[in-house]
Amino acid sequence: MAGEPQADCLFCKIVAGDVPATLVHETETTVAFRDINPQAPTHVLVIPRAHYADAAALAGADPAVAADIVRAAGLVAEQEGATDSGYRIVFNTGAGAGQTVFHAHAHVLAGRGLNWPPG
Ligand code: D5M
Repeated sequence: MAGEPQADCLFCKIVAGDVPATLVHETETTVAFRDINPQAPTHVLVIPRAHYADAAALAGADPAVAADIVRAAGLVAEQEGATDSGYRIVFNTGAGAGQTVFHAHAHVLAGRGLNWPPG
């Protein structure tokens, strides 16, 4: 069923506490933790507790939780001291765009110059 935990999903395992992660923020609907392969001094992933394959699927099924992700990303950026310097929220969507984990997640990147366009 949509949103239900998937046994083979790494991020569902992090939500369940079955795989360790460095949590930096939690709400009723979201979990944020440090990326294992950071691409910037601040690199945090914000994910919904519920399982959806990508951000668009999440927004289609539960737009309030999609908004929670963006709100949590902003709070993480604030917590990391990145509000004034700026930060980037990235949703890689589809393997062709670099998505490797098919549980919706926002990357929050900050703490270095962020070029445009991204690679
Ligand atoms: O982003 C998936 C991201 O997930 C990628 O930047 C690495 C990160 N990752 C993978 N395994 C872990 C664990 N165990 N903890 C923390 N971060 C992890 P994508 O947009 O799908 O490429």
